[in-house]
Amino acid sequence: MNDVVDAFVHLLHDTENCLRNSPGHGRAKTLIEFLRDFRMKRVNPIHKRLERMGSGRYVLSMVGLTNVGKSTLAHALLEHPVAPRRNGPATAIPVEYEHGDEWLMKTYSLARCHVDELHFDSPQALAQALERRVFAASQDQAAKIERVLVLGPMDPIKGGLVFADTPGFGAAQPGDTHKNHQARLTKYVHDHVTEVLFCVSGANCAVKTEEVKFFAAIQEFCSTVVVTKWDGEPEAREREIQAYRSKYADLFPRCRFMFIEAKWAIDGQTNGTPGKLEESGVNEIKAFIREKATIEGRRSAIRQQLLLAWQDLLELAPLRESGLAAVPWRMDGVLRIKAAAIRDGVQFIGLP
Ligand SMILES: Nc1nc2c(ncn2[C@@H]2O[C@H](COP(=O)(O)OP(=O)(O)OP(=O)(O)O)[C@@H](O)[C@H]2O)c(=O)[nH]1
Ligand SMILES: [Mg+2]
Repeated sequence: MNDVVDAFVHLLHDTENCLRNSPGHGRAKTLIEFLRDFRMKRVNPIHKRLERMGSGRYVLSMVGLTNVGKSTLAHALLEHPVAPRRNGPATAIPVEYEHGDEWLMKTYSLARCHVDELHFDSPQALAQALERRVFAASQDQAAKIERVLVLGPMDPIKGGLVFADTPGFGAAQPGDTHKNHQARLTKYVHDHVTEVLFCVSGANCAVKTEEVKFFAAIQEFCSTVVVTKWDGEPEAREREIQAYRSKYADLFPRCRFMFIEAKWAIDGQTNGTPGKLEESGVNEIKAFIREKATIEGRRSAIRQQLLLAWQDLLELAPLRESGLAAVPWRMDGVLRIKAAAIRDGVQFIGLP
């Protein structure tokens, strides 16, 4: 996959240079700027994510409006009550979960470039400390912490995957402004996350405008929409899922949908009622997470992000009007990307 991304970056970069050095390049100014912007904002970040993946860190993160049930879902998925959750605006700091032999909490402080490490005898003891950190922290304190990493013997995330729970967007935390809070969340996603599970509440079967807007801001990371609080009658489940999909698929292009009732999953796990567990939909997300523990599962997510970038390149102005063929691409670059795409099984539609 590295070769395709490299070839993509070079194709854009070399074509920009060619255009810049050609006579009358003033006319192509908009196109040069567009190609440069696209390279920096869309393709370079994929490169960065691939590099992080090479070092073994793959962060799958839940992102969603406040109160949709992200932390409850984390509890259901990790099978340990380590994820703090509460009514009303809750999680104030991104919390990452990673498999480890011992229960350990690491706090990454922004201001002091410092990592604070605490060991615990049990997940319960860790949960209490984590709760104090993510709920009781004042806005000032929370702003100084970049993220908290929780390590422990959580089998569902074995295989090097980091599963992250983030502060909900929409409602600002007390004392904070909307903008600050959302900017921090977007920064966390860009700096640390490889793939996003975009969470929306199925409780009222409605998607809010602010959810659609936030999705658009991080769409390049989103592979999946997780519809939470999906507690309808089991007999009507398939029909309701179909109806929901056909109503909202257009708002979340190219995303897979998963439907979950985390409370049933937690009940099923705690009380040993397999029926509830089965009906909760949690097993589908667990299988998805297991897939991300494999190299191929991770590569397929990056492949999807690459195709999405390619499709956007074709659809965005100023290419939309003139078409791909009107761009004076460097032909050596085109041949290189074609060869790399064939090797890695990426189908770039419309390559000249
Ligand atoms: N019925 C039902 N209620 C849920 C479910 N998930 C969460 N809730 C409830 O929704 C409320 C919010 O849950 P959280 O898990 O804290 O939501 P969150 O998205 O983490 O919220 P923030 O941290 O503020 O972003 C709590 O009262 C939960 O009990 C679910 O699957 N079913
Ligand atoms: Mg939360």
